[in-house]
Amino acid sequence: MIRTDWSIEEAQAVHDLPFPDLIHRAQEVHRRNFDPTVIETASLVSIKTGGCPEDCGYCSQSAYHDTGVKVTKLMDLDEVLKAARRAKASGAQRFCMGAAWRNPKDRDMDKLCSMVKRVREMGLETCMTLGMLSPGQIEKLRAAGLDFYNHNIDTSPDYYREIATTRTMDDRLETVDRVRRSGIKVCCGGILGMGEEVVDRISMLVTLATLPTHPDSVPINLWNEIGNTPVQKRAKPVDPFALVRTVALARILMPQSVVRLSAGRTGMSEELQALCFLAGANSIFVGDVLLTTGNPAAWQDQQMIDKLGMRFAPA
Ligand code: SAM
Ligand code: DTB
Ligand code: SF4
Repeated sequence: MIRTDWSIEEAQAVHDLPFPDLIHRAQEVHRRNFDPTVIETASLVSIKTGGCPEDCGYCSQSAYHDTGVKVTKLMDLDEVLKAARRAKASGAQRFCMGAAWRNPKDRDMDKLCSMVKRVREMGLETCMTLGMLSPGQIEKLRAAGLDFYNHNIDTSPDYYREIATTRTMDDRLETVDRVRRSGIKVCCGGILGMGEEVVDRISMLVTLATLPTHPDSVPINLWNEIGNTPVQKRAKPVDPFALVRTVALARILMPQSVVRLSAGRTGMSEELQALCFLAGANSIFVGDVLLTTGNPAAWQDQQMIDKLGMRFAPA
């Protein structure tokens, strides 16, 4: 049975289990629902970088912070397809297109829909992350064949107010709900390491696990340090075992969701990533860039997966 009624107290009790018991429980749930030797792969491309009107305190792309990121206009279809071909050749299953927008403009929708159609025709799953969507925009993307939409809640409802002021957690949840009801699969998770308390991480996961339906995939990002941002001043390093506990809790609360170990892997040892896989993470971003920050090289990830006797899901 899939529960959507977790309380913070219950989740906290699971989170605080002795480490071996927590991992055992996460493994039980993981093995009931997934092949524990298989890791999903997604590849990211920034189709519109920088100059974003939102003030998210962690982000290199907000126009509010002077982060040195070069602002671009929406990428042309051909360039997106070139990036998708590279992703396909490197074995990625899913191609995720991200834009630094509060929301797309209606005049961009035809171009975005062509991207979805053409990328899909290449045999890749499609994902977009474009900010808030109106019902009409969701319908267009759905009709174009969009498989997933990424829209993160990023942190706990309480801490969210400290992180962004130009939008609210309720705004985020409204788009997530509209996307879910349209039938597009939901990718929704958050970031650790923005100076939040452990209880904020638990509360973020409980917020996701008490949605009417769990997100199909849950990205867990470790904050990639961006200079000159408000979060840089409040960020605290995340203890590696605390990361593993968060991943295990995500796995236990959302048994059938794919948990993606997302941003922040460049600073993680292979041993830590392996612990995250044992705790139930079963997806990663592949390719040496995320949106504006780095990611391990494909050969490094392949070497790690080989050493663990695991495999990437076939593209
Ligand atoms: N503008 C859209 C939005 O906010 O939904 C899409 C792009 S936005 C960059 C996608 C997600 O990337 C954010 O919700 C956040 O979770 C993650 N992100 C942004 N900057 C990050 C950073 N420095 N470290 C880790 N994750 C980050
Ligand atoms: C998600 O949860 N992580 C990805 C994807 N969804 C869009 C983005 C990570 C961005 C890391 C910071 C950067 O590269 O700018
Ligand atoms: Fe803009 Fe998204 Fe970055 Fe927020 S997270 S500043 S909405 S690109």
